[in-house]
Amino acid sequence: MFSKILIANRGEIALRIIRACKEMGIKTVAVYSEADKDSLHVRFADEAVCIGAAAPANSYLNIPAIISAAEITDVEAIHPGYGFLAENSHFAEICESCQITFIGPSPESMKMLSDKMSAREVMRKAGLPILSGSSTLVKCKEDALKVAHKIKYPVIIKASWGGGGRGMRIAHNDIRLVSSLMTAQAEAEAAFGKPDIYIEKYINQAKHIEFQILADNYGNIVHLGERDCSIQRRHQKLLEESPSPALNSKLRKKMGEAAIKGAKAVNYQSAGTVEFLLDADKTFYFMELNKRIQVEHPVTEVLYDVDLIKWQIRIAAGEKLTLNQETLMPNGASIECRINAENPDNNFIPSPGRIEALNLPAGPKIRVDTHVYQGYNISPYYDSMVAKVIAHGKDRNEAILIMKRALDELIIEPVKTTTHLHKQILDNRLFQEGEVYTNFLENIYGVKFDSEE
Ligand code: MV4
Repeated sequence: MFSKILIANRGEIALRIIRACKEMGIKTVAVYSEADKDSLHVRFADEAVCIGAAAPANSYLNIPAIISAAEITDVEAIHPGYGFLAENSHFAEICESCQITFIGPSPESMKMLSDKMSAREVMRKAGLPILSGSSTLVKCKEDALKVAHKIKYPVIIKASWGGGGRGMRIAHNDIRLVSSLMTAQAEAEAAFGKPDIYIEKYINQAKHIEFQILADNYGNIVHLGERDCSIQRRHQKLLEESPSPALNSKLRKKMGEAAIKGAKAVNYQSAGTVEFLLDADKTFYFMELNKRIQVEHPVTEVLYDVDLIKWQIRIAAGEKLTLNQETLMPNGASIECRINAENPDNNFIPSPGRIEALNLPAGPKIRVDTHVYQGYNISPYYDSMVAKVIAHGKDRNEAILIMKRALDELIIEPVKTTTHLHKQILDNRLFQEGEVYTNFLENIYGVKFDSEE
């Protein structure tokens, strides 16, 4: 086992990783930007190194600064958390060449999954169901029209190097397709430096279902069920839950086996997430394999009583997976609400600033993952998530009741947050019946999907 790990991240996930390390007897090194000097991850780590100015490019994305911090403090491994460098195969390679273990999948598997078009082809060859669409990149309007006429409208244009829904466009006819093609390519080029796009059949009433997997270095892979992440706004998840109200144990087994097959096809190691789209007929399609620990991992942790971060560390240290599929059983139901410092009444604009009054929920069956405290200054430089509230009930109804009482206890002032929106969702009849699809927020609250503006 490692004796010292560097955490190349900030915020709640940096704290989460420090907690796992402390419980494993591993020393920790925090890195921080000038804007984060008063952050708890700096305080709670055994050592801390300032790696640059507030802007991510100068600090949390600054590979030479992070590697230097790792060498100076003599760590054996780096945990990248999520975002920033977590899915950067180049960074993983540099760690390896410096004899530092990157806590995540190998650079080789990361490369097979780096662009979505290639990932889609790998998974198709491995026998996973994928949506009909282009099998090569779409370069011009003739290519696009040919694919669209073959698979029929509506279709969706996706950026192959994309993330967060940028470069995505839905088209219902030739005219829209041709005009969207140009804007999607331009947006992809601007956001990701590559204009590559592909086209898929668009599924309107779909659920976003993702499977958590853990894979060791010896070919052992298990899944820890699904998370239903259908409630999103501009591809930012707001509320996640497990089990999905749309799955029964038979479908869970089938989708879980597909997730494992997908992971095997790229020799996956560490924790990962296989995303599927589930349509109204309960047909599922592979979408993406996320090669990181995800924000919503606690939903799975409380349901399965498994510490995913500790498993990432053990696997990276070469330990064998001792969990087995037959004994991994979900216990009840769990829900996570992401509390963002944003104003839902004003197009979700960020609401940074100093937290003057804070009361975090507590009590039975509640977990809160956060890095904020009274007096903490929410920086405009980073994402606006300030807390994750996770409720664990004996069933979905109980989890909803627990979450509602927890949100009633939450005070974060004077910043605006998504708390009230969460209360509305939890009170919504369709939500309570489990009838939520990816268009839920637009339908219910008139919250718009970016490509429709
Ligand atoms: C789709 C889709 C429907 N049909 N692809 C969103 C982010 C990225 N991971 C893929 N996403 C989707 N891909 C096809 N072919 C629906 C989504 C989607 C979504 C779309 C509009 C509004 C909210 C959404 C939430 C989750 C997934």
